[in-house]
Amino acid sequence: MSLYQNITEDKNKKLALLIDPDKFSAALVTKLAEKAGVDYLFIGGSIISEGNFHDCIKTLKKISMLPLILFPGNSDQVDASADAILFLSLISGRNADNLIGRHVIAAPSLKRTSLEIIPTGYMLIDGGRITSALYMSNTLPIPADKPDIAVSTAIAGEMLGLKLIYMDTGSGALNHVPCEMIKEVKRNISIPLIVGGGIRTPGDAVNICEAGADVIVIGTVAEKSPETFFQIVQSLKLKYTKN
Ligand code: 1GP
Repeated sequence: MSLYQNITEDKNKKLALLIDPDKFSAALVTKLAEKAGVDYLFIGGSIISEGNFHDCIKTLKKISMLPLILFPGNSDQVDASADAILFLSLISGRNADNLIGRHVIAAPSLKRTSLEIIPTGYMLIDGGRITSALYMSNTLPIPADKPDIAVSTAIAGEMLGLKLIYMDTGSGALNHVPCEMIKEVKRNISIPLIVGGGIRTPGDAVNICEAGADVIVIGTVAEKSPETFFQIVQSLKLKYTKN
């Protein structure tokens, strides 16, 4: 079964741990992610200054059985030993490089890998501060109080043939994507919805899933408070795991 089929066909809510190569901790992955019941590892970053992306992937493949999905901040972040790549088009922005330019650069080498390519409409939503994702993308986010813009953008993404919508306020955002906006977007698309950025508590995670997220992505809390991260995973498993 492909990872995309796993996301679409298995109706349980899923949780992805986002690994920033700059803050990578093997202990966190082995002790926490594997045991707690995380579904996927995402790896990538808007900017990588100290960590080594490829070494990090090598280590992850050694220590973890979890599916490893590239969430690239730029066209350098491709590694054939991962399992899949979110082929992100930043559809909330009007920066041609992030809409199609970097894809053209990466496409020939991606074609030579056996990575599962998952075309993804990536939407940055205002989360109360300028995150690295926002700054590096050189785009404006969708205002948090404009669900109609988010809905129209997501519908257009689906009409263009994208297979996933990923709404993100960016790593370390002050606020997560508003639940009302998630509800409206979910009501208007039939492809799976990923939500990330600023999710800090079990309550946030459950509310976001109830609003319609199929997969939630968490990075900062796992680095700063592994215990809280563990509680978030447990609360989702308790509420959503069906036999
Ligand atoms: C960012 O969705 C991710 O792309 C994770 O965000 O680090 O705020 O959890 P946080």
